[in-house]
Amino acid sequence: MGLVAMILEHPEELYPLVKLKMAAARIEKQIPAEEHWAFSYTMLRKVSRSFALVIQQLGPELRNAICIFYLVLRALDTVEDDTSIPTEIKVPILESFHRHIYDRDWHFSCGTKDYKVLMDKLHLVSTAFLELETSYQEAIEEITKKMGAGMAKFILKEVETVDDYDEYCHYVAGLVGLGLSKLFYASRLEELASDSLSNSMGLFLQKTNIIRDYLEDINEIPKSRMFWPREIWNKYANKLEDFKYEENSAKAVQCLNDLVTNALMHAEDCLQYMSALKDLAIFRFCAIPQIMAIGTLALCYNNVEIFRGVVKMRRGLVARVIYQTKNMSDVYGAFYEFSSLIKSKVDASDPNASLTLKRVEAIQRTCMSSGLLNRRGYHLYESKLRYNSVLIMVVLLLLSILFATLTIKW
Ligand code: IN0
Repeated sequence: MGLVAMILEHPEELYPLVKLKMAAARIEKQIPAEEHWAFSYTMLRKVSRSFALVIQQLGPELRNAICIFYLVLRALDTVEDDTSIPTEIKVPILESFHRHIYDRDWHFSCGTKDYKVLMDKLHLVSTAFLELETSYQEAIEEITKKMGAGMAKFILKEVETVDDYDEYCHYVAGLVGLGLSKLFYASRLEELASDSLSNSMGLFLQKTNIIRDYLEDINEIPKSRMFWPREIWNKYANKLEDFKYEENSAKAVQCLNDLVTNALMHAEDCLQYMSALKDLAIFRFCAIPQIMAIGTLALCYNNVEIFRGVVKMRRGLVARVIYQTKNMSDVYGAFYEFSSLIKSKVDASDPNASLTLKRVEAIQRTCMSSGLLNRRGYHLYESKLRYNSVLIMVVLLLLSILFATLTIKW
């Protein structure tokens, strides 16, 4: 959708979008003076988009710890992802990565683009890591050690069963949840959350990524990467790549809906985890990615486009989530609305229709019984554009003001 059409259809997204652009421009200017911190924050901005903005609102101590945790995990991920490294070299690196982060002289070149830069200058991340308080260092080391060992295990093994799927997602994302809970606790701003709820926070995000990234992972060069569990896709196809072809669309969508239904099982744990948070900045840091995840699941559900190209939430909607998530009422409101969207798309002939309905209705009940439901009106149901001349003039006027503000050098 073009910018003008998007604004006509969703005028309520214009203000948050402009605010997001300005915030992104502001953080570009807020790079710290010391080289290792400047590098770490610049890298963070390059490898994650909205996440860098969400980290920025945390207090400085926790912000530094999470920034380094994020980069260490991205570096570990770069080693795992690089299909050109032979297994016998990769496995020992993954298993010993937690020790290398203490060593400013350790170096291993791999990855491409920004990730190559991160790997080539990892000594700067180590320097920053060594400046963190011991309690933060220990939490980061412990999680990196467990994640590296888990990744090494899955280099040698495919995701076959649903249990494997949960185990793999635990290593690469559930452990991030456990680590973050430890960092929040070390900051003395939060109580220590249970491992089980922390794990669910990561699983909900990672399963959403795995579902959304089907095409990107299957087309990976030189070799496709497969995270969809065979136990699920084998009910619908003989080969995972069959879903790419138009003649298999019906089965592909049924498989997709099966996976979305599986991911939804973690939503209630996530709501429970978030409802226990006390610090506003930590709450927003956790809630924004979770709302994006349920939004992405709602967009993916019953959507054949997953097998054709990139499916993403509207930028304006992302901006609204970032600026309009302030408390649990907003989270319940978003979970309720995105669950309603899924519900509206359930086709009675889908093999998992009743299980999907059972899960979305359970989420909706949790939101309602909280007594805090705040229905925002995310305008999720696409309507036909109504070109109203007054509206067009207002939008054009706003766009010219916006354009002038962004281009004039004050
Ligand atoms: C994350 C998570 C994350 C944030 C907040 C609380 C969490 C609790 C448990 C587990 C993970 C939590 O969030 C990021 C979000 C992100 O990076 N988004 C991308 C967008 C995208 O499409 O990739 C962005 O550019 O903004 C996340 O996805 N992961 C992550 C990694 C490290 C940390 Cl410290 C926190 C990755 C993953 C695999 C889902 C855990």
